[in-house]
Amino acid sequence: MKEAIYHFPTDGKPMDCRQIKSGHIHQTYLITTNSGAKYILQWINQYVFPNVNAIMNNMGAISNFLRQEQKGQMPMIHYLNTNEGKRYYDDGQGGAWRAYRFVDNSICLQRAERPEDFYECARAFGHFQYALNGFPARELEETIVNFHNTVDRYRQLREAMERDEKGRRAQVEPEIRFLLKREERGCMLHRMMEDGTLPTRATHNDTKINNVLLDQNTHKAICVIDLDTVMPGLSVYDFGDAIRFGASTAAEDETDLSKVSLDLGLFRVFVRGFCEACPSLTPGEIEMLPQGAYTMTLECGMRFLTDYLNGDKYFSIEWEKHNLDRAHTQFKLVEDMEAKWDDMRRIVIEEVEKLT
Ligand code: GN1
Ligand code: MG
Repeated sequence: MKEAIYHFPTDGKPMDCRQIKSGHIHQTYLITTNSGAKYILQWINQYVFPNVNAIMNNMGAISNFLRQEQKGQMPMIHYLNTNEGKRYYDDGQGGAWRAYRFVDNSICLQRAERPEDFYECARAFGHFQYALNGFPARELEETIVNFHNTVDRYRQLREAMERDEKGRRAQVEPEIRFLLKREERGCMLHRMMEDGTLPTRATHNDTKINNVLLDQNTHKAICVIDLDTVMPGLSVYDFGDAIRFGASTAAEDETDLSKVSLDLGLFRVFVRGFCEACPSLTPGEIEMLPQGAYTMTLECGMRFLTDYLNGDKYFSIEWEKHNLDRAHTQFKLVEDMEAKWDDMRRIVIEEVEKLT
């Protein structure tokens, strides 16, 4: 049993603890008590999130706003205060822990079992974006500075190349060339955010399908989770990151690249759900949805490659080349998006026309 759970007010005595292997950053445990109550206990990765107060404050501000604006219509996770009245438990050895009551009958999927599952996620993330329309985005603390700033991601890549800490650079020259060739296009959206062509909004920034809880019986969306990276950002990044992960025909770390491509059927379903649920998108944002998918995929591949060069400090890995394998799937997807570009644009136009 993780000792940290005893610092939270649980209903019953904690009896069972099992690790949930889903995210790449925090460590997550499902705790069951002798009264049958279930809790999620999370160890917060402070290498990635050095400012734990900032993530907990952002979360509090967003939850309060949504509770008022949505009049309780939008379920949210509630973190428990510790027995000492703090938002998280500091174990005195560099570890920060938080806990919340497990949402009964909920599941999260690593991939859509049916297109309807992906549609539900699209609606959940679209609605989240729409509900935060009036939220003062700039009041949020940047929990990870320059998180989706691709200009800075290229800078970090170059830094990693120069340091070449693990002597891995020579084996990834083709991957580096792949990225450098696409730098201008990869930085385009960031420039549009800077010059105000696209509005800065409060966005989720980590819109993988497994960050939506679904009802285990009906597969209807219950709520969006993992709000650690809610920060000022672009709506098309939220759209794009969801496509990158959920509309791929294979897992993020698939080693057989012939299995990796963009599923245009799933792409269409997500466009539909996201745009239906988020009527606040401007024509400029809608036009840039495909580019959002492209940028997020390129950026994520770059982040995996950079971490591989740095010696895998950021993303947890299960095998030596795990991050490199992940980078390869992202690059394969980028190429596939280039090939399917006209279709992606056409699908967005067709789906948005149906709405009006
Ligand atoms: C991380 O923790 P998780 O698995 O939800 C990462 C995302 C990446 C994703 C890639 C804070 O998300 O940005 O897109 O892995 N989160 C952070 O799977 O860096
Ligand atoms: Mg997550």
